[in-house]
Amino acid sequence: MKIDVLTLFPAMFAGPLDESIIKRARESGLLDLRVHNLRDYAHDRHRTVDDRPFGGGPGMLLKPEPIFEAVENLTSEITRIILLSPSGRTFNQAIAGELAESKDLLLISGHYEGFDERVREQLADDELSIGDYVLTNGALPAMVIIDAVTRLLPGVLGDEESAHEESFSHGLLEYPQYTRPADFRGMKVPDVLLSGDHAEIARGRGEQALVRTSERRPDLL
Ligand code: 9D3
Repeated sequence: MKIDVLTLFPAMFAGPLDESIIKRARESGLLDLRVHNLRDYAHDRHRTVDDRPFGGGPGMLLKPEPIFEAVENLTSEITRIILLSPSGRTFNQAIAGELAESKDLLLISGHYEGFDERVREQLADDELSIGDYVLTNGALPAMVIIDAVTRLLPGVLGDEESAHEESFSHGLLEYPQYTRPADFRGMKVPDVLLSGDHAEIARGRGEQALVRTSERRPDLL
C-alpha cells in the first residue's frame, strides 16, 4: 500500500513510524509512506497556506489552492482521499479494515480552524476524526490511522501476532494476565493459572473478560 500524507508538520512524522512493526513494513515494501509539506505547494513569496474566513469569525482556514495542487500532483483515479478533522466520522477498527483494502491513500492533515469547504466537497472521499478531544493539528491522527491500517496489511504481522489477533478479536476486553514470578511482593497469581487445568483456565479467562467488559465497556456488549 502507498500512503501519502499532506501536512504542515512533516517533521512530526519522523520517529513514530520508524520503529518496530511499521518500520519493518516500510523496509519490506509492504508500506510505501511518503510525507509531503503542504507549504511546498504554495507559490507566493511567503508560501501562504491559510487565510481569514469570508464573513468573519475566529482563526484561519487552510486555503484551497495549495491543497488542490497537491492532490492533483499526488493522486490517481484510485487514490482514496481522506481529510482529518474534528468534524469527521470517528475512526475505529472497522474503518481501519476498510482502508487496509485500498491500494493508495492520501491523508490530508488539518490545522487552524479547518478547511475551505470546497476541499471537502470537491476533493475528499471521506473525513475522519480519531475521537472527541481537541488536538493542535491532524498529524497525530494521521499517524494513528497509518499505524492501525498498516498492521492489518497482509504479511505485516508475524504468524504468531496474527494468530493471537484471530483468537482474541471476539469483541471483549482482554482478561487479566500474569507472568513470573507467581508471588511478587506478596501479590499472588490466581491459583487456577498454576493448576495446569486448561479447560478451567479458559473458563476463568472468559468469565474475567466478560466481567471486565461489563464494568469498563458495557457499550461493547
Ligand atoms: C470549532 C473549533 N475547533 C473544533 C473543535 C477547531 C479546530 C480545533 C483543532 C480545528 C482543528 C483542530 C486540529 N485537530 C485536527 O485537525 C484533528 C483532530 C482532533 O483535534 N481531534 C481528533 N481527531 C482529529 S483529526 C484532525
